[in-house]
Amino acid sequence: MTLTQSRTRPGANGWTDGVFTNPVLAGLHPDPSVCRVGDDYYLACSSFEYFPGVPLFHSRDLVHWEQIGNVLDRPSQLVLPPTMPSSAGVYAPTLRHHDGRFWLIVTSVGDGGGNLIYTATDPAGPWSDPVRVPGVNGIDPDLAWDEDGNCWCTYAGIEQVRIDPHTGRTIGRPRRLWSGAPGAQAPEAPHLYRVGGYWYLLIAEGGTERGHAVSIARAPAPDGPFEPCPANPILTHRGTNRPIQNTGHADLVEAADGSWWMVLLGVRPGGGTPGWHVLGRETFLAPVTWTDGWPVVGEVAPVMTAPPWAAHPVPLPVPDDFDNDGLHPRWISVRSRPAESWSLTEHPGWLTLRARGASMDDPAVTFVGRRQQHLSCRVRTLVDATAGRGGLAVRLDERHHYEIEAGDGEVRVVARIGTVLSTVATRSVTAGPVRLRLDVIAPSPGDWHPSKEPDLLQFGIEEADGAVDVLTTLDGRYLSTEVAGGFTGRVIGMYAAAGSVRFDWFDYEPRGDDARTPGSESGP
Ligand code: 6LW
Repeated sequence: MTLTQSRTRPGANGWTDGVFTNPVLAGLHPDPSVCRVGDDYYLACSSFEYFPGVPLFHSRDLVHWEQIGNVLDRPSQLVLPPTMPSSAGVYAPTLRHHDGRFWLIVTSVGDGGGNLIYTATDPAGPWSDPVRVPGVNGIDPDLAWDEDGNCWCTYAGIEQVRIDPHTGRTIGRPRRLWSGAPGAQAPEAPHLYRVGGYWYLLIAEGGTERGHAVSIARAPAPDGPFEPCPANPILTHRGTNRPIQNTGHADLVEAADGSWWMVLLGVRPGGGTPGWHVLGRETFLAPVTWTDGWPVVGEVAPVMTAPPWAAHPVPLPVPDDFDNDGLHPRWISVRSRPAESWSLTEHPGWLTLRARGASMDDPAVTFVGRRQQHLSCRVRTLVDATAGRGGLAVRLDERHHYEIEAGDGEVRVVARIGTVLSTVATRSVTAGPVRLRLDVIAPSPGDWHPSKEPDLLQFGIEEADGAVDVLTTLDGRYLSTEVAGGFTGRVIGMYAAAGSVRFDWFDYEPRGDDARTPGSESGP
C-alpha cells in the first residue's frame, strides 16, 4: 500500500522570520564534527552499537541538515559483534577535508578495534575500508595537517602524535599537550585548527554530564606549547537552569562569509528533579566571534537568530511506505543488519523482518528503527504478524525498552526495565494486519512537580477510522539516559522476535511545540 499524506505546518522546518530552532540535529546525534568545502558543510556523529554507523549530513547553511549516508555501511569496514555492549562501538568522529578527500577518524570501543581512518571522495559514499592506527591509544582522535604536510593526531588526555594517515603508522612518540582546567575530569574531544598566526586546541572537559564544558588553548605551533584561554571554559551550562544542559564536545567551522560557528552536543532534560533526557545527546549550533585572538561563544538557546544566508527548509518526516528499493540511511539496526534478516522484495511494498534473537533483550535482535527526534511524537505502523511475532519497540538498550507486540492472536505491551520484565497489557485481536500506535507525550511547560516524569508513552491499537484502543501508558523516565546509563538515546522501530513479520508502512509524526525542530528528513 502507498500512504500518501502531505504535512505542512505553519512555522515548520525550524525556520520562521530569521530565527532557527536548536537542536539543529535532534535526537541521538552526539559528538558532532563539521567541515566546509566551498559553500557546502558536512557533519558526522557518533553511532555506538548501531549499524549502519556514523551518520553523515550535508547542509548549505549549518541550520538545515540532510542525511546523505552513513560512513560505515558494510561489514568490511567494521563488525560490531553481539558481545560488544550497548554504548560501546563507534565513538566521536573527526571529519575533515584535505587534499581533495574527506577524512574521517573514529574510535571503535569494546572490540579492540581502536582508532580507524576512513576516506572518501564523495561524502555520500562509498567510504574506504579502514586504516588502523594502533599507535594511538585514546578515544576522540582528531586529524590536522600543517603547512609542511605533517598530519597530527590529537586525542583524549590530551595527547598528540604525528601519523601517516595513509598507513596508520605513528611517527615519534605520543606527547601530553594539555589537560584543561586543573582537577577537571575527562579532558577529551580535542580538535586542532590553524587560525591566523596561532594553532588552537579546542577540548571538552568535566565529563559528558551536567558538568560538561568547552575550553581552548593556543600555541605558535601544532605541538605547542599551549597557553590556555583566560576566559575558560568558553562554554558551559553547568549550574544553570537553562533548558539545554551538558553542553560540550564541540567543533568549530568558518562559514563561507568569514563568520565562525560552533557545533556541540547538549541535552534537553525533562520532568522533575534531577531531570531525565530521553532523546540522547543532540547537536546544537552557536555563533562564535573572536576577541583578542580568542573565540567567544554566543548563547546556545532553543530559539536562535539565524545566519543571514540560512534559507532552505527541509521537509518534515513523511510516512515510509517501503515502496523503494532500499532503506533510507536514517534506518538503523542493532549491531548489524544481515541480508537474510530483512527484505523489501519478499512482499513488495512491505518490509519483511526475519527474527534472529527472541526478544528486544537479544543483542542480535532483528530491529529496524529511527532516532526519536521530538519530545512529543506519534508513531504508527501496520504490521502483519501472521507468520511470527513482532511489532513496534522503543529502545534505549537491551535492558531498557518498551514494545507493543503482535502475534499468536494477541497484541501485548511488554516493558523491560533493568532486571524487571513484565507484560503490562494484552488484547485478543482477529487475524490479519493490525495498526500499532505509540503516542509520546511530553508534559506542558507549567506541568511540573519534583518527581514529574519527562514524558508518557501511550501504547494502543488504532482502528481504520483513527480511533485508538489504548492498552497502557508508561512512564518515560525508565527509557532515559539518567536511568539506563550510557551514551545513547531512544530509537523507535520495528522488530521481529519470532518467524517473519511484515510491515506495510511506518509513520513517525512530530507533535506539539517541538514539531518545528528539524528532523533531518528527506523523504522515505
Ligand atoms: C565521547 C566523548 C564524549 O567519546 O562522550 O561527550 C563520548 N563526550 O568525547 C562518547 O560519545
